[in-house]
Amino acid sequence: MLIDEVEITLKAGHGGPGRVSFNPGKKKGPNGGNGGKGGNIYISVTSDLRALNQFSKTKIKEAENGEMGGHFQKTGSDGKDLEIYMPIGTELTDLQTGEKFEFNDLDKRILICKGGLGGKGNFELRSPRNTTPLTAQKGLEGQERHLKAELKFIADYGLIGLPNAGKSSLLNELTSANVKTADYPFTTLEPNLGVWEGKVMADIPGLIEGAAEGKGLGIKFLKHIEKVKLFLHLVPADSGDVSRDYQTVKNELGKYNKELLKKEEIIVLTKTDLVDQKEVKQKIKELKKFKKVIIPVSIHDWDSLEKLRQMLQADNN
Ligand SMILES: Nc1nc2c(ncn2[C@@H]2O[C@H](COP(=O)(O)OP(=O)(O)OP(=O)(O)O)[C@@H](O)[C@H]2O)c(=O)[nH]1
Ligand SMILES: [Mg+2]
Repeated sequence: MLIDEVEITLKAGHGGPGRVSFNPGKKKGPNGGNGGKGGNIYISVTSDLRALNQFSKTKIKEAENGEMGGHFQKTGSDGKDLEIYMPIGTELTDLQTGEKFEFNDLDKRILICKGGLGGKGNFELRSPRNTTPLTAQKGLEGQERHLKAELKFIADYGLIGLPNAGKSSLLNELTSANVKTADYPFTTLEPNLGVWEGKVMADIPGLIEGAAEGKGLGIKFLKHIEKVKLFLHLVPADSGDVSRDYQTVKNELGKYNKELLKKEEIIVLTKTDLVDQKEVKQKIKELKKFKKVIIPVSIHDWDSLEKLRQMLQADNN
């Protein structure tokens, strides 16, 4: 199960307490060291959409506390920072302040909770008035936040099409993803993301007739694809009726939200190695009536994949 909404608590480390201690022997002066700093919590972005599943059981994450100061003015060790990965498209809301943080960029990293400062030891607390302090500071609390994380799902490219159209296979070819593919419908049950040249490509589970009314798996993810910038609409070349395949998916998108029909889209005629050249040409001709750019592709034909890459790159610029 893909978790796309969860409430969590993040707590940075507490500063370590300062120490009260004294030199042995005749000198006897204070020598207690300062406490170490509490660990910070950072949030970084990942293309792994399932990253929020780390909170399926534990909703609280804490960074390490700073250690107590040592004898002979030795500062305690700092608590280790905690790095938390959130999927691209996550929106975090601080439930107390209302502050919002968006993670729409793979390079983003923020300090979300700051660790507490360590307390001063009795050495550091010396003053002309009190040359031998008998106490030390406790160290400060780490910052704590109660947050709601929501996955908004953003992608530059969205692969759409009927089940078995070759979406996951294309994702694997074009990006760093390594997603299961198989020769039966509904192999992909949840969306997958891959990254290519810093752009995010989404593999969306197959849409079938009736998806907008909840048939198959589509509906659950249709809400996600509103944020995709460009659709790659996959139609397999070995289909008995490419127009119908194409139209079925378009109908479902339109029924769900008419705005989806306005999105930029190219048609990718997949699995071209399964039919002869004549048939490829004839199917391209047939699909022309939809007035979209059409690209024939086979995962077994490197040149065709390269052409698709070049087209996407040209589209970026
Ligand atoms: N010959 C050939 N087979 C392909 C090509 N692309 C995909 N396939 C095969 O077609 C089958 C379906 O591919 P998938 O990538 O799993 O299709 P999908 O659209 O992700 O399917 P769902 O996840 O079920 O919606 C797999 O057996 C792939 O190996 C291609 O270009 N040529
Ligand atoms: Mg798939």
